[in-house]
Amino acid sequence: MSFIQSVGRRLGLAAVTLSLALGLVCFAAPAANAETQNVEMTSALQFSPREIKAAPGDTIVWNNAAGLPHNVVFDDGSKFDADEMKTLGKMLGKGQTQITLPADLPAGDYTYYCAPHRGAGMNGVISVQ
Ligand SMILES: [Cu+2]
Repeated sequence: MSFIQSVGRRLGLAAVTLSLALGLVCFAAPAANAETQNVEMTSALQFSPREIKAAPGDTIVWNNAAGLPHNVVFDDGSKFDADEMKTLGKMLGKGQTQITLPADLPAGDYTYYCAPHRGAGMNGVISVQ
């Protein structure tokens, strides 16, 4: 193998390695930026914090530690995954329920409430930037 061929081969390998590395970084970037936001469903009939700021791709987790049944119903859930909306709407006695905000979710305030405790003021908002 001539010197030129050898150098060419090495450069080719370097280019392939660099492309693979860049590809991995680009592929991993959205997941690395996505955050998980936690909201407590309290026995005082509140979502805490009531308002959270989030970005498309974030996961919102509602945690019910108290054991008093709550659910999550969006005033307008049309931009969210229908199956996830159905799951959030089920009464949760204890444990967690969650959604992942769609990557193409428009910025805005997404308000929600707990159906049985709506009259008591149990509501919240996800402010998407
Ligand atoms: Cu409730």
